[in-house]
Amino acid sequence: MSFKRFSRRQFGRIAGWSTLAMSMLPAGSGLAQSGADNRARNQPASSAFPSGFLWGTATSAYQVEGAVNEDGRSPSIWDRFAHTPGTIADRSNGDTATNHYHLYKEDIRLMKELGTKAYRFSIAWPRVFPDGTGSPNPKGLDFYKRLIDELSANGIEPFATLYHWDLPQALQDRFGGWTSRDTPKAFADYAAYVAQHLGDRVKYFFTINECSRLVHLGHGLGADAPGLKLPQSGLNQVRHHVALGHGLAVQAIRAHGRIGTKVGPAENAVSCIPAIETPANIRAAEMATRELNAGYLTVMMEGKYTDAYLAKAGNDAPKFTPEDLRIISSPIDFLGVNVYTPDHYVIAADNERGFTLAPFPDSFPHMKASWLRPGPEAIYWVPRHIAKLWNVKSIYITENGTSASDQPAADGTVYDVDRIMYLRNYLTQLQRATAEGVPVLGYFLWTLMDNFEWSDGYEQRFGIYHVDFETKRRTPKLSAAFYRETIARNAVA
Ligand code: PNW
Repeated sequence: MSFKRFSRRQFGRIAGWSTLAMSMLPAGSGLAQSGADNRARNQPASSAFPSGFLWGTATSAYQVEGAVNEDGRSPSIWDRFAHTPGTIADRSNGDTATNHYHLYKEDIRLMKELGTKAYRFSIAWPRVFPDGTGSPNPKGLDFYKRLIDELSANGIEPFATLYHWDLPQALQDRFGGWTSRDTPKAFADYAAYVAQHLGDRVKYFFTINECSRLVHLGHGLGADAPGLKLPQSGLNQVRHHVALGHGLAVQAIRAHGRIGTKVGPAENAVSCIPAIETPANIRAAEMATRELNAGYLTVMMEGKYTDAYLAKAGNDAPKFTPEDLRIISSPIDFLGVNVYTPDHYVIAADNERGFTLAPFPDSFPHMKASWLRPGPEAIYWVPRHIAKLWNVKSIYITENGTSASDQPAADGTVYDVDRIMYLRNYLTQLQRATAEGVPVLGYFLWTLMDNFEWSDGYEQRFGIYHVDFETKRRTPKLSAAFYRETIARNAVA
């Protein structure tokens, strides 16, 4: 692909802001975020996000790092899966990905250019414990120390996810990965070690990214690593072990982290939207949220599987002890939710469940990825339901974003106005939530730069920086300018 790299200044011109003016804003002064500044820009204060709202970007280890054989890293289930013929759309893998392992300093410059104050990344378990358990590999952890120190030097708060799907292959081979109770135990040991050795540098930890996807796509549909298609009973047991892993990791971080270390999950909550905003539909959407997240958020927050969940599972219900449920529901400091799309439009109904789910019509639009239906109100309702159902006081949007075609135009620019449209609408709904007092403290845009999009390989681009996967060159898309402007105003641009 011929793709002209343009300079920062050209980027500023294209994006309609002056890089000079931007660079004159004192970093971290909060000036650009004050109400006075919004008024100066003719923004009514009511359209602003709360002051101190944390703007960030997110990535995950296997999707960006590359360097899969370096410094003692062992293969993960994703290395094995991606190297298995027929698994990845473009027959690619994460062997080199975006080479973030070596280019992390450049990537932190990109974050700084956006004005972000937080970065959510994941730690690759097989770098830290190549065998999954046993002897740690200090060189593996050293990479994260370098990364975190560079973030801190640039005023960017690190938010570390402990597990974004890259289980050490050794654990899959030894005892069947998450099908065994040994994996949650190993996960807790790994979490304890990371909290001990990075706890001086990292204040915020996420346990597991999207339990729901790793369970369903990885162990039910076989579309993600480890590519299993378990029967319902096996799948329910995996779901329980993953939830148990979350709870054990929370306890391990509490026991081994510093005072003030904060921990929570990053879950892709099943999003339930009132089809029409009536009190009855809103109540029905809350009930649907509780039921349809029964195996994940609900058990984490309530310490029990709902009656309907267990009744539906019948003989296939997971085997668990009361102690398991206590562990799973260990108190957390915040709840992270990934919000991409409305999963269900909900209507109140006079039936046992109290709701019906509207089927999606064929005509419902989607973004570049066919699963990604734009429904901006999802990012309003998910945190609102969560805050209401479980009295959650601190919520982070741990991922939100979209893929787009992202073809560079003749002038070399990626005019991703569809991504901007998506982000603008979602952020408008998120601002509606914060304005109403829903306690959302920050937002991590998925994703900083195009990367390995799992079974879609490099065919789905989610970045606000374009990556040329041959040269690994990063170039801002128009959406990077949109995000930069939004952060500077602390209001949707
Ligand atoms: C997330 N859905 O996956 C993952 O956490 C990221 O690693 C991934 O790159 C990103 O979103 C984009 O796909 C999801 O169907 C996959 O709602 C599917 C859904 C949500 C998130």
